[in-house]
Amino acid sequence: MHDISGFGKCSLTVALPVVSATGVECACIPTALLSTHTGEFTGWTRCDLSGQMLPIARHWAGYGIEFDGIYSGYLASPEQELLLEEIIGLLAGPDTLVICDPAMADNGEFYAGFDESMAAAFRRLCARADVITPNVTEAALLSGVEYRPAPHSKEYIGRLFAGLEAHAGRYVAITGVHPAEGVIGTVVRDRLTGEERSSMSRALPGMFYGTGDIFASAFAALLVRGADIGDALGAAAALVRESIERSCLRDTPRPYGVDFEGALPEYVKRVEKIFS
Ligand code: PXL
Repeated sequence: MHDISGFGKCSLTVALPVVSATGVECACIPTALLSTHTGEFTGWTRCDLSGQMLPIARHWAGYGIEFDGIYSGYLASPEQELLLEEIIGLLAGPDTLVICDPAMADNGEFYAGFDESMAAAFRRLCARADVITPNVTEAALLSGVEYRPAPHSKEYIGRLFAGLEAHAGRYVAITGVHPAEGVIGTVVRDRLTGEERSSMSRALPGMFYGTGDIFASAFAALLVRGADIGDALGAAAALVRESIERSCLRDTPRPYGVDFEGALPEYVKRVEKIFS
């Protein structure tokens, strides 16, 4: 469950191909239809698809279709969170992995049109999830810890994890962590064992749209396929890193999204290795 931004390579236009490339069948319930994503573009069109979501889920439920995972991202409104909970109730069995990417903010700011009510909605949804994948801004908004730009000390990330205790299931992956100048990555904490793992790469300057969605889509699909958390983190992070590196080489306009298509063949090889 995510929006379709027709142009700009984020949400469903990356989730569908990335989940498929992971070898996982992807059905989708769109939350909204936009002409583009809302970062840097202006004058975008937007249609809230709340009225379609439950009828789609009820149609599927009528067929008794079973889902190994339910992954959600961008919502059209805070009110949609109740719909998502109802849909999860309809479609999730006892073994369905629920992954919530609380896609609402970045760089210390809410996305266009969102405010604290969206953070409150995602706090409820994340509490229902097994895995959550906030970036640093979203982790701060969910936890009530102040947002800090880079560098992010170990102590600050520890406070974010602690603040998320009440709003998360077993795994919390915080993306966009900048421990030092020129370094960026993701830190995952297993709340059951207290174990933490991180994947860090060279940070390239600027904003890369859709990379949070690419990471969450790959991570979610890999976990649904049964990858262990370290393998899922490594492969999802490598896909994001290579997509960004290729975009920099090609120098495509930043709001147009990253070159994940060119990075997918290597990703598929990594996925095959994990499951071989
Ligand atoms: O990539 C997150 C995202 C998803 N969907 C829409 C967005 C954004 C980020 O700006 O605007 C519509």
